[in-house]
Amino acid sequence: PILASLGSPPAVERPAAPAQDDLKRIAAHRAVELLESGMVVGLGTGSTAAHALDRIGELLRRGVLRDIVGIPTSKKTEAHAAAVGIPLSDLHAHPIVDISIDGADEVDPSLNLVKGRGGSLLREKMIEGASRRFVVIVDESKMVPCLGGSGLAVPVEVIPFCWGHTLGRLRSLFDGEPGFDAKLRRAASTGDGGKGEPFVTDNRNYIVDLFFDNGIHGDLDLISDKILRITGVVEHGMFLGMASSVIIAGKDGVTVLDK
Ligand code: ABF
Repeated sequence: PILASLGSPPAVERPAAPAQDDLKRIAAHRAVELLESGMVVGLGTGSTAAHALDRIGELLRRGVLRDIVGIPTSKKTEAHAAAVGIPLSDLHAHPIVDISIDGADEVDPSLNLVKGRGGSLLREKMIEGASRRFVVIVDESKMVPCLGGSGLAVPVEVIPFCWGHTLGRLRSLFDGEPGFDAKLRRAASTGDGGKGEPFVTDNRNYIVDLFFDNGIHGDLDLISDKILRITGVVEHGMFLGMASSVIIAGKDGVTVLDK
């Protein structure tokens, strides 16, 4: 029969949806387009920021960018940046940073962020807070209606001394919040269901992770102040009003939100 001889219609070639890591790279490369030779650049931490490091290194090698000075937000980033040939310095030598590029764990509609699930929140906040411009790079999965609402942690860096006491004070602060919990972060390598050695930050501190069933509601600045007033708390992972722009890569393209 004639129909059989025609065979099946040719498959329509649809481009595959970009994978999450491709989206991270797209956002990172877009941010690196903002760099100019001679800039002091805050270098973020995490898998999205890693794409920015690779791109900056590549542009330096090709001579497209020159005389960039990178200020790393973690020891891991310091090693990565050195490996790709980015000259490094610190906030002592460069107290004002032209631009910082970093990822985030959550971004709310007002461009407030949760950061620090990788444990680098203190150095990130110091360097990004010293930046004229702070550009956040994310894939679309990081956008949330409300901070803490993705069911993942809001991290708080605490000093190791009597950390259990500090954790107790954090618990009291959120007493009565439905589904609230606070836990000391353990090193992943211990793999014993949460009873192993504490996770230790680059600053030799610990992390207490705060969990909220339905996210953090209320006046975020006030909540931030209350957390920071607890002696033993060093810093928390809410970055309020700090982002200048957020570059969001999604399957339908890139969106840039400016403050
Ligand atoms: C850092 O990397 C952190 O503040 C944040 O926790 C994390 C985001 O990681 P990724 O880009 O791997 O999702 O910026």
